[in-house]
Amino acid sequence: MNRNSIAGQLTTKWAARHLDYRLQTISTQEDAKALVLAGAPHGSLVVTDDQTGGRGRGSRTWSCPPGSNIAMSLILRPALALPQVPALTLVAGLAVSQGIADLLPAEWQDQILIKWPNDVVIRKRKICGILTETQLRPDGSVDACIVGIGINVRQTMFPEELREIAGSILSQTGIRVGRSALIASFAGRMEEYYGVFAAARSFAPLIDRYEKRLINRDAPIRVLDPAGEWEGTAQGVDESGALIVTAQDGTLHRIGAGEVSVRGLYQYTD
Ligand code: BT5
Repeated sequence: MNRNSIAGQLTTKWAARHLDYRLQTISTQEDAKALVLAGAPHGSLVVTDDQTGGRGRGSRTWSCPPGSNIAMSLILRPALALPQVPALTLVAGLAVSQGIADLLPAEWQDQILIKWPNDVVIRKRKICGILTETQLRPDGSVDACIVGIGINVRQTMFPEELREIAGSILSQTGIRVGRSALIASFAGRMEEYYGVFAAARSFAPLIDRYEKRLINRDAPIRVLDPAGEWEGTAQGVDESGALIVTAQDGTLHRIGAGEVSVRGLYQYTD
């Protein structure tokens, strides 16, 4: 993977057209933040092969050993209000999962799943995580969103603490996908789905597509609400990207992405 191998496979108008490839970096999120402040345009992408200090949500870390995975951050300058921003994580999750599916044979098409709101899962292992961060202008309007995406492409050995959770496209399917081709494939789908989302200013036109890949659908989940954990059944997502959950007493709840986490009751994705 290098700048030319990625750029040579792009089919997009704007996504990843400003491409910043780094052999090694601490975090592409931090690199993208600096680029935003320097005025980087909508669609700019920072990519690295070797991310030494990757971050997940909150204080969690993201591991990305060199030579086998993708760590990248996409800069979006959306004309969106703040409440519409969390749905961008779902748009990106859809673009990653479809971008992967586009490179795999027919029998894998419906096995690239999404664990709401931000994980892509194949055969019960997390192969991708997404972290969306927003930079506001002094007046509180959205200046840029930075969508950070880590994809395990060919990693086969994982550290002890990730062994039960993490997998890669190769470990879960046996198929070696080219990283540059995957970035180009993601960029194409992201441009398509972002276009649909931005035109509607709503996730509504993408709900059906998303729910086909939603691993939590009709499944029992535990909502990890800091105010108190509770159990329910996920029904699907709404036009803002919130997860719709029926609690055990039958009441319907909308869980906003970013507010709480959800877990399967028995295993990582069950
Ligand atoms: C995420 O957070 O899943 C978002 C990860 C975003 C990483 C990208 S890489 C490019 C950009 N630059 C950055 O610095 N970050 C972004 P969260 O839902 O909080 O999940 C984090 C948890 O996933 C960790 O606590 C581990 O349990 C697990 N994890 C860490 N590394 C993993 C890996 N490579 N594969 C699967 N799971 C992993």
